[in-house]
Amino acid sequence: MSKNPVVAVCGATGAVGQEMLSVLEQRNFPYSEIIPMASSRSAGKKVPFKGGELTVVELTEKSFEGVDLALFSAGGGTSEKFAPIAVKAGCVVVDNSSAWRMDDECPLVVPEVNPHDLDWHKGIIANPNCSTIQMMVALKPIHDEARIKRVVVSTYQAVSGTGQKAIEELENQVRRLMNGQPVVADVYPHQIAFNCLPQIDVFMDNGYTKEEMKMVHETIKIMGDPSIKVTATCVRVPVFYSHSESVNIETEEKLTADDVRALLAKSPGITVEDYPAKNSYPMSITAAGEDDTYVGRIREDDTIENGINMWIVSDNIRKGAALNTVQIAETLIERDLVRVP
Ligand code: NAP
Ligand code: 3JN
Repeated sequence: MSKNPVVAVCGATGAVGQEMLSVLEQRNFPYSEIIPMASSRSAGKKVPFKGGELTVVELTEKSFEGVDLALFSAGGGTSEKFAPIAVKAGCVVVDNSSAWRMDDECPLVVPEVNPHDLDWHKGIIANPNCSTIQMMVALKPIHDEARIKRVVVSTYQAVSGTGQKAIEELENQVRRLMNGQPVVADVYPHQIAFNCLPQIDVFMDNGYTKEEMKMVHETIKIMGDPSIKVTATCVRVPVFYSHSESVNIETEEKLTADDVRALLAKSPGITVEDYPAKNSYPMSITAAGEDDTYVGRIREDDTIENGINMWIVSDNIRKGAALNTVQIAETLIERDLVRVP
């Protein structure tokens, strides 16, 4: 397109939407207008942008006239309803929810991994789940080099993944417990302060949670390789920002820990921090507010023939959601794909 796009940020008052505005600002994203949208509850509220303020408008069926690009983070139900309406109005949608991720008509994209999948979009592009995104950034270079056969992942996920109300719940529970007061759990089924919950999202008939099965199915779609076997355990931990993952992989070809370190150090979007002698490894606070995915604790698993263990940490709200969405939008612009075919 010849002019800069008119961009709608749908869910602009939420944890992801607010970060989306920051990322657009920080990356000097080209736009002719930014329109923050949310529900009627927030219409008229102000959101900060570039030293000033933008006024939030209500997201309705008429919102997409004249909008070129819509970045959605307003929940799956909102995306299911409004993304097709936006596309009908000629607007390209990048959606953060799970609503369209497994739809065969919608690419599921991590720009460092499968940018080529944007070429076949039909109007809606899906942003993967945060836990999947950071794992894909770290595993793709290894898969290209040595073919990954199997992945066993355990996650340690921050409360910001559940949104603004969960951030407040952890804050409130910590404050109350430190003052000897009883806590109330509204967002999570149990107390999250000083506690780990081995449940993210709802349980499915197979005993796994929905979050765990998202990691399985999304990995296969993004890698474009149905032969990769993935099994996941997802755990909520009392951390505000950044998801951490303990990942064990089995590869077809042998890679040493040094091979993996060298490979990841030259791969896009990755910082390797792996100096055990200096007690130096990625932590939640290392990645919080940063763009890169951090990898450390890389070591060979000698219980299997070609095994590697590693620790992967990334800011779930940035690379796991807002940044990845904006990177998709940037790649669409670069490839002249901001149009509904
Ligand atoms: P949040 O903090 O609760 O914010 C929700 C946002 O959605 C608010 O701006 C809210 O507006 C808006 N909204 C809710 N219902 C709406 C409606 N009917 N019409 C228009 N706007 C509506 O949640 P969040 O953490 O930002 O997450 C938002 C969504 O992003 C999640 O539901 C999920 O689908 C997706 N997400 C994806 C990832 C990922 O893994 N990639 C991670 C986190 C979140 P009001 O202020 O008006 O209520
Ligand atoms: O819990 C997390 O750390 C990530 C949560 C993501 C999320 C939260 C609510 C709804 C999603 C998602 O992106 O998979 C959804 C959704 O299903 O859209």
